[in-house]
Amino acid sequence: MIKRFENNPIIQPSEIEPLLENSEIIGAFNAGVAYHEDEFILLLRIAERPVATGENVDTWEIVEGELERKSFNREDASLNFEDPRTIRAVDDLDGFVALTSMSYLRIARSKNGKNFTVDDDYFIFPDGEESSLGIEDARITKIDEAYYITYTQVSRYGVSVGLSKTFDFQSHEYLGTILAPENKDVVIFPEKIKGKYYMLHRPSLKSIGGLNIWLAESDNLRQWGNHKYLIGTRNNSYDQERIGAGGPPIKTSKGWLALYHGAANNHVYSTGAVLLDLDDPSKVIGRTTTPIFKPEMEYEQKGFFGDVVFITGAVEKDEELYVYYGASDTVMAGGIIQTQDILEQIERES
Ligand code: MAN
Repeated sequence: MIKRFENNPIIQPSEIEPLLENSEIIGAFNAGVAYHEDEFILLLRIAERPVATGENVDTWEIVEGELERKSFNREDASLNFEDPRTIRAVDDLDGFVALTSMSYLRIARSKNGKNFTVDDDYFIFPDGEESSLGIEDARITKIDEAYYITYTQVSRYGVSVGLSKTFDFQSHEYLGTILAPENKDVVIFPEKIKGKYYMLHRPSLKSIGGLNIWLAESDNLRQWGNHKYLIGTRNNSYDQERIGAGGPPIKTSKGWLALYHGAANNHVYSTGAVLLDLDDPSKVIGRTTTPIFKPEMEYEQKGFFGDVVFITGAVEKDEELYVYYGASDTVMAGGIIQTQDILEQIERES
């Protein structure tokens, strides 16, 4: 269904200069998407880490506003290095220890949506206590003249959701933490529905329940309430383990179309779609039972964390969607999908 760009992957870590001293970029992926003044904007998640010394796994944490280098010994039996993204304590499987890289947000710009130039500096760098281990996976929603950016904030206190606002992609204003740990994958709807703002979010449960998508509403975009379970993971499916919203829902004549990532029990991340009622987004009209696309190309199957297509946004142009996704937690890719094709698939499979 997706027609991938011929020049995929459109952004790769090797094309970008590291920002920090003595460091390397290992990922430029999962970018928030916007269209501003005739320009496609990708707000990249850049994952950087110190160049390793010897056998150790080196990373950073922000301590009292300063980057502090941390070094973990691979031979240390009390630590678990199995997941390349994290370093965990063996005895306390739920206890979070560290990430193997620090992520921040940096802009790439393009006129045609396919050839991008990455800014020299960062756009948002983690600086608060809630983001001492980095910020990740932005989503962007335009409401009137403002662009609202939601993103994952990681710290030793958990994974929370931050909100920033920009008018021009030159400077931004931080509006605070809008959801406490543990939560991620927040997308805000592009307009009010019956006088309320809406968001999709994904609480990351540890005791009871799955990693499902919820709906919440707000009067002011900062305080959110009236939370409702919306859609969940499904057994024996491409979305069995976890799901999370991609870009902001797209308004169509049939309803709000939301694309989401779904991970199967073998950790393959594909893309699904759900259709919500235009006047009451808590009503699910339909949902795909097969992915609208899945990792098939080499850059989608091989990388820092392989077999991942992680959709984060789209730009709508004449009934076509320019969709963007991170591939294998390493690069950015994109392609074109016809909105009509997704709607037909939802209808067929619901
Ligand atoms: C997961 C992965 C990582 C990410 C952490 C914290 O382990 O998605 O890439 O850094 O969560 O959000």
